[in-house]
Amino acid sequence: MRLVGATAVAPTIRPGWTSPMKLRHSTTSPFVRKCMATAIEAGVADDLDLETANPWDPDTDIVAQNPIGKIPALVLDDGGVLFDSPVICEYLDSLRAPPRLFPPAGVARWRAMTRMALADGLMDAAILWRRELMRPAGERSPWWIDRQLGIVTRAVDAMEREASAWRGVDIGLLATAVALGYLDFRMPDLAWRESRPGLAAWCEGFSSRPSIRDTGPHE
Ligand SMILES: N[C@@H](CCC(=O)N[C@@H](CS)C(=O)NCC(=O)O)C(=O)O
Repeated sequence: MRLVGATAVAPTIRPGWTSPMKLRHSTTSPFVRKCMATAIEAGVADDLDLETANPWDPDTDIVAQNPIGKIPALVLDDGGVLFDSPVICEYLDSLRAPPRLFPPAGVARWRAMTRMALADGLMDAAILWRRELMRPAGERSPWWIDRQLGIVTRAVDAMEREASAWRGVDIGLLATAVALGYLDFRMPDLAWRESRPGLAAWCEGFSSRPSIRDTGPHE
């Protein structure tokens, strides 16, 4: 991956697809991180240009590429745009030879997709929790804050119930590691590891994968 404007690097062209692609990103977005981790797992990270976007800026240009106004968005070299992160991840994963992060069919696929949905839902709630706390004190809704906290808590509890059976890697597990990393980054006081030893042990081991180790969030 390289920042647009940095010294040009010859893209790696693989049969059947074109390169480079441009990922609209930020260094703090867990959904962007999930895409970057997928690109690393798929071996296509060097073919991604990273172009910063701030979706919270009222003048953001991301709406021209994603009418929903969110990052990530993946701009292909023909100008086509892919969003949201599950679509981008499946596309990036499709560029590699099997075995893929997205199992092709059957129980393995639906388990992985549901795990990703749980992790994505956790990230959605953690982001909404944080954005609500960023509002002026008199405008915050305690009900809304508690609701998002409840979602986050139930999600990590559900992960803890399954974690001892987790092996290997798929898109659901990759998304789970990204989601837990976002809690460490934005909700450290939650101390999610304290009562979830199985999930903590899994996360510790899984986080040594280069795709997770090398994509940590930062301001
Ligand atoms: N479902 C989307 C969620 C993406 C998302 O929430 N991105 C955040 C940044 S981490 C965003 O752009 N938020 C702007 C907004 O909600 O207006 C995906 O999977 O890509």
